[in-house]
Amino acid sequence: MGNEGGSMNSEKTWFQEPLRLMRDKLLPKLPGPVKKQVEGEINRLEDIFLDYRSPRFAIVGRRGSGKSTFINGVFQSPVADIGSVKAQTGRGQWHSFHKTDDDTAAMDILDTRGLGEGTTPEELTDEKNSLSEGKNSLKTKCPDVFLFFVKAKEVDARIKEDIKQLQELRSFVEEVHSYIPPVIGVVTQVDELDPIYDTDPPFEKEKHQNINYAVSHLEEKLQDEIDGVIQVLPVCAYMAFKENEIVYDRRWNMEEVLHYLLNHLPGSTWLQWAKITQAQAIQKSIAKSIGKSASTINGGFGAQPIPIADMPIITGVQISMITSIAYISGRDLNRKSIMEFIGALGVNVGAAYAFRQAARSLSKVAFPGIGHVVSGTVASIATWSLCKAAIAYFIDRQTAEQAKKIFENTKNDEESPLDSH
Ligand SMILES: Nc1nc2c(ncn2[C@@H]2O[C@H](COP(=O)(O)OP(=O)(O)O)[C@@H](O)[C@H]2O)c(=O)[nH]1
Ligand SMILES: [Mg+2]
Repeated sequence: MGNEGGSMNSEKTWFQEPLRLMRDKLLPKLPGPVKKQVEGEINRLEDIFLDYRSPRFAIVGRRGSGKSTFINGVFQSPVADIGSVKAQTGRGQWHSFHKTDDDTAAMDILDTRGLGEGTTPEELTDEKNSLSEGKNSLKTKCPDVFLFFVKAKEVDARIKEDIKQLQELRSFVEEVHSYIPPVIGVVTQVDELDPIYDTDPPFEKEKHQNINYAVSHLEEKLQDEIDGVIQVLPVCAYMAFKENEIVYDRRWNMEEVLHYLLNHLPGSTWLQWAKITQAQAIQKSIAKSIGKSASTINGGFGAQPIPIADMPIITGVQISMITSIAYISGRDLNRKSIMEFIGALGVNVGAAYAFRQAARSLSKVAFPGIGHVVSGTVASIATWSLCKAAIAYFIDRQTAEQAKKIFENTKNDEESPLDSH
């Protein structure tokens, strides 16, 4: 990668400048209600790109309920130990799991030990201690979501103690952090339900009926003890690995669960969640959300003409948006390849790049010849078209030609900000 390629690793730099310029230079010029809306979107993007952190899940579930298997299924890699004695160490403490080759792609797990799983008196005392240990950990970090794991075959078992523990821990979080995390029930190991010969997804009708039964059964039990709307999702997370390679994949409904979780995670955790899961549905959701914010910001000027001097900021937001979509797609990219994409769309890369450079030091740049103006509506439509083209190209891996078609179909007849000069 050449010098002009630039580093893709510093997420902070992509949006930092254009957002700061938007806030400092353009926001004060906007009329009241629009100003509020644009400011809200700037805040959203700042959450995602400047305040990013790992998602945090507190899991309540018995030994063997499939927690470690689920974590491996999320990463599609054996990051957690399965079923062994070693796998039980570290419970009750926050633990950060990350991709083997990238410790910035991480999720934090608090595996609280199930109250109901103990049998011997020693284990019961031990579990009393572990509950307070779990609370100590919850004090240090607030979970985004509580996950309650139950084996499909055990939704009929006595799980009342476990649900009570869940409720107790959740109330504790509310007390210390003034935040009530959502509870999501996960019915695991659905492949083990009858009929047992039907082991491989997408499963036959009879299996689906039994899965639905298990889900509604757990829903009822949770609803009896937990306040608020409770969602229960079935999953099979089973994968087998040999020397870190996937040799068997029996996962079912996994991507749906991960996508569902995205909606319960704060924006500040989205980049990491996308990187970890590599799920297309998640990448697209986030990309669209970023595109909507960027379009609203760029369109915040409504009918007002945008002076040429402000256009580098608009272009800066667009380029940051494209860069972030490329990043989310998981492709190994540098600034040059972003410019290649923009070039493929048929817009003037030279101008775009110059604008980007200019945006860096806007206050110092004197623009020659004012006269070009663009309306906020056009800026907004152009930004949204670019978002859709970037999703097609980077996430759906369509050709540059297909991306160009998408770009042109949504593009207005008037000049887009990227076209000028
Ligand atoms: N058939 C099947 N087995 C599973 C599934 N998930 C976990 N297991 C098995 O259940 C056992 C316990 O799983 P583990 O993830 O270690 O549970 P944990 O104690 O909650 O972390 C292991 O032998 C796993 O291989 C699944 O979806 N299907
Ligand atoms: Mg485990």
